[in-house]
Amino acid sequence: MKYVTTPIYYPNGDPHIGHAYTTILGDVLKRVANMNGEDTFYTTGVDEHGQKIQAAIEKSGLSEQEFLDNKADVFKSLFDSLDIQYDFFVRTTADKHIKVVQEFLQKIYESGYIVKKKYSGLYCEGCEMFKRESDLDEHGNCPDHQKKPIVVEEENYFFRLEPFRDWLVEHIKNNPEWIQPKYFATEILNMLKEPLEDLCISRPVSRVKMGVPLPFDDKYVTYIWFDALVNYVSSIYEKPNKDQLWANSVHLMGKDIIKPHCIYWPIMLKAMGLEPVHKVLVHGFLTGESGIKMSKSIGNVVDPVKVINTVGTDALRMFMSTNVSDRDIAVSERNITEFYQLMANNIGNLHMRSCKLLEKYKSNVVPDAKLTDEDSQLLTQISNSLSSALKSVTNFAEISALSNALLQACSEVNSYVSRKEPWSMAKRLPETQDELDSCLYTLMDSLRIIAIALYPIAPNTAKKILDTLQIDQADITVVNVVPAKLQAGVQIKEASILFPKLAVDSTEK
Ligand code: ME8
Repeated sequence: MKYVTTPIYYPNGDPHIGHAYTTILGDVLKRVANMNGEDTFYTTGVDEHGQKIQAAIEKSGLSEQEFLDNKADVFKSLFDSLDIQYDFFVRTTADKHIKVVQEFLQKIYESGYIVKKKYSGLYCEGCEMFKRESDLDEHGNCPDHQKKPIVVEEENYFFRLEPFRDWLVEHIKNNPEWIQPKYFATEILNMLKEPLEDLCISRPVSRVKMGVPLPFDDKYVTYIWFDALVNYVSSIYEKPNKDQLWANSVHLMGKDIIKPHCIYWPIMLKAMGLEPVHKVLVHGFLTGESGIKMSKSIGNVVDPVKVINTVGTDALRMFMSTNVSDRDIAVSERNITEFYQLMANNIGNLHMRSCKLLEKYKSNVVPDAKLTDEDSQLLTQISNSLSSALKSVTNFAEISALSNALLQACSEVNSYVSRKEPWSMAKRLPETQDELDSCLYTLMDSLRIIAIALYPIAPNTAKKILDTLQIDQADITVVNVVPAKLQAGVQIKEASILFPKLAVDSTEK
């Protein structure tokens, strides 16, 4: 069984499209794994402690519990409308999670890697992290939050990271696939060229109330990252197969949080005598049109709920899957709407024209055809390309490759129809009967193959196509992405429009 995780998101505001991005990609990985016969345990959730949440709660006038419950529901409802099949929704205020965090703290404290000392440093409230001068931009701002850090001086507990640096460097070098894409492994190796400073893992209760109390000093709560990272272990803590899950674990995230995940987290685990996560997959940022990272603090976010209301879930899922990259991508409602139109012209058009042709020339019954060599080759070609794309989806680049292979397959079949002109064949019946039957069968079987391969990315659209073809959901497996499996004689249903025309004003944004 595979264990797939997203970051747990800060619920100090409503979820934005960046949260939808990673969570959609995790869902695609989960569905592909399932289609390949591999079970998955997929977690996502919210990171409910820390100063930012505390400030948001105070501002809201709600009780802590009410605020957090509401926000957890907002995130869940977004994930439901995105068709995310998560198996567990993490909340770091849950007792079970807190207990595991305290176990980590206590054990690492007893091993002597945690020391108490006075410290003065630059603290970014957005990152909830101490920063070095070299982490800031030329104006002295945190590059992610465009804000100057504040000077904080206090006595705190520190986790000694330096004793683990050589081990971590070796681990990265010996496991070139650990962090993907490799570019980010190089970035981490560069960070590891300098000695690692001790990590401040406590915050005085006088400053931060919302956190997990240190089990060895109740005047402090733990640093939010020490708490949050442990979710990956606490979520499977009581599972009988947790070791097997951990050995097949994949953490997904944006490039903003590779340092905690690829430096602090493996060292925390090592100090506990545990293995690092099996794989880390990293994507770039979604930016606003100006190229600046979208974030709640900057206020340049695209609202995923609004996007879903305009173009639906599948167009958004496919947009993310096609464009996922280690580089940043500029996102606006307009380019998602343009993508919707592309899907309408590509998949939507193929579906509608194929079904209409079958209706017109075969009264919706799939013919029992002897395939021409050309038709048989086309089916073999698209099924080979899609099945190999599906079998190799283990990282973000391969999700994008699958998505592009799907768009490519639809284009090929669309140009095949235009080239073959079944309507001309129909004018020369009966001598063209075999050719026409072969062509119509090829169209319907292509739709079947494409819909199965589309399922992990755009599950609703795929299910609509398969439903039209009277194909059972149990048949959505990679094994069925082979040519000529559509049963002759089946009466297909009337095709529905997959991507209806949008209201004019939504395209003018
Ligand atoms: O960092 N572009 O939470 P967070 C791409 N609680 N991805 C984005 C994005 C954007 N503009 N904005 C958000 C935290 N994301 C911590 C994580 S995990 C133990 C603790 C996605 O709400 C992306 O996955 O700031 C990014 O890494 C994550 O949300 C940050 O979410």
